[in-house]
Amino acid sequence: MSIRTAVVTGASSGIGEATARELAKQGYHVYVGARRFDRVRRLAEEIGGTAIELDVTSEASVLAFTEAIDHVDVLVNNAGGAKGMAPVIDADLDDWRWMWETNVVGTLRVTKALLPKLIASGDGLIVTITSIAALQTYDNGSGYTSAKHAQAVAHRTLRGELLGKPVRLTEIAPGAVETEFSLVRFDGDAERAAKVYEGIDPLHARDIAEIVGFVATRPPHVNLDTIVVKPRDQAGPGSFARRS
Ligand code: 8X3
Repeated sequence: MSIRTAVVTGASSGIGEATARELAKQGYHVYVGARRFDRVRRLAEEIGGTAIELDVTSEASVLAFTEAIDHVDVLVNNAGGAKGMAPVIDADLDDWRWMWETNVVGTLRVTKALLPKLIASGDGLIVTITSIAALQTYDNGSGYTSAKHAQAVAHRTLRGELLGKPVRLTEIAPGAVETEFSLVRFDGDAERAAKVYEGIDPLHARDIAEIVGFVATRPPHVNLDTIVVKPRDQAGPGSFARRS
């Protein structure tokens, strides 16, 4: 049997990077894609994978990325993120466009392009990293929660559309994971980003990567549909037990 191949988007840091490491440890050849090519190049060198520049918001970039990959067994849709926290009345349309382009259309682009190869693998797996924001709404988060809901809906729809085909689909919906997520959301404001995780023990990228690893090691007849994971200190969006 040829070596199993995995593709991880948004692999330059955080959950994507940790997931690429985990899958490489399991023996996968991992294609790591991100806009920050230097980072994925270094990661690929470390894990014996292949780095390819990838901007999921660009049709041409996704095409070049997916055409460079002959065979794929596992696709981890991790690229995405949030920008800003604003009530609907003050919604920043550019932030909304970025979130929809990255989380929704970006995931759709990559998934659509790799689907024929995932089916052809005979035992494909698509893991999409959504968020608890794909399950609940919260005040000032509608740009992100709506995008995450839409991303998740496309993913869940595929589960039915691919029934009978050899492809499994798993949605992982994390709560607070301390990564660059909040730094990006707050436009590089490190102090504001740190406040999100202040006084709690958040999840770490590694925690989510281990779950992806668990999913990928189930036998082909087992489809883990949805996994919701939060820190013990979090009950839901904005609901934290903080130590002062
Ligand atoms: C991140 C979780 O609660 O900030 O996806 O939306 S939350």
